Amino acid sequence: MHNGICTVEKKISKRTYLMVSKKWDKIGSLMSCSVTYNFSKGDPEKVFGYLGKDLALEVLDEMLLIRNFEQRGEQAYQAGKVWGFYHAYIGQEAIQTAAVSALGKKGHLWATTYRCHALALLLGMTPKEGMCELYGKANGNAKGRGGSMHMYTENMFGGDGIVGGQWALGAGLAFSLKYKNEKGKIAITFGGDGSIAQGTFHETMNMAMLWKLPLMIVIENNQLGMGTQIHRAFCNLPLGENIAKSYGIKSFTVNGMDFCDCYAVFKEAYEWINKTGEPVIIEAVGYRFKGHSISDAANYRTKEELQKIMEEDPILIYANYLKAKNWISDSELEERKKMKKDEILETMKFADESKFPEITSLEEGVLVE
Ligand SMILES: Cc1ncc(C[n+]2csc(CCOP(=O)(O)OP(=O)(O)O)c2C)c(N)n1
Ligand SMILES: [Mg+2]
Repeated sequence: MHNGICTVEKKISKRTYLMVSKKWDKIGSLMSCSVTYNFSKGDPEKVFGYLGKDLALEVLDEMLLIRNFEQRGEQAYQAGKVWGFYHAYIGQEAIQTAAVSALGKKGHLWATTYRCHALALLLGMTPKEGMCELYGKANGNAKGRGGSMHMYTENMFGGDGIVGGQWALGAGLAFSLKYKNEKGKIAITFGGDGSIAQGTFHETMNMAMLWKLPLMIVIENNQLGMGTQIHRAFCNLPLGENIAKSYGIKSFTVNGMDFCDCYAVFKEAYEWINKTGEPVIIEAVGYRFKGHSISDAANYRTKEELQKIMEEDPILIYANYLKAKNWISDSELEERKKMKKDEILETMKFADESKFPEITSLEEGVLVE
């Protein structure tokens, strides 16, 4: 198993996350605890050997695109141009960017949560289609009818406003691949830590293993539900490892802030699914830098805590890898940042100038029996 690029059992990096919020300190020690994660480490040399320089720089551009899209989308929201909910993927960019570059944009089937802008962008939605969707414009990704939580591509089945909704959906997608004997293809479904206590998650794990479905289950553990720290919601941490054991499923835990580690794990997990036909659970541990949604001021963590968290910015970590390889200089990095910023500003202008759907289209796309 270790001829791949992930040296899982050999190089385990143990990391303890102290989860103590000052606010909760006052409430009592019951509210604080520590969790030790056994992170699988990737070998950056091997990862960059697979990618090569051009693709490695493309990955950087993708992460910068997501970051800028999310920041500007929030800005547009605050300016009253975007309605409904808005959940930013800022801080988690390395995870889905690594998944898509390790598994490829075509062929596999994907599903995720309401925090869905990044995956849609990675799988082919143009920034203009995405921004117009946020603005509710007719040329948006879902014709302006879905908004922030409902974005799709040919092989991405949402964007789902229902917490936990995408677990069973992912298993259904995997079942369809198995049923049609589409060898080599898998379904990948992302969900938040907050959905793991739900019945639907456990029913899905049971059926996925019982029926040997080609399913990659990715728990994006950003350590918070809406505002609840994971240790206040779950009795048996770490999540992925423990759950996987009870269903006999292979699992990996990975530092979700590090693209190289994530890339290696996604590659290795894919090989496992292909070889055994069984599902895999991956727990990617990271942070979200913003509140749960735009209306959440995130008062449950202090400025200092957030600052500390942001020192592990996945884009920073990734850019440092590239600098160490001499594949990018500081000034080239700044140039690329500016290019993505300009691209998204142009996208906002485009969305501003686009038309809202015609009132006469109101009944289109509605099922009437
Ligand atoms: C079935 C259901 N219950 C409750 C909600 C309200 N809700 C929206 S997000 C959320 C927390 C989810 O946290 P997590 O799964 O960790 O995802 P994250 O937002 O951290 O990415 C809740 C309770 C919902 N949308 N759907
Ligand atoms: Mg969460």
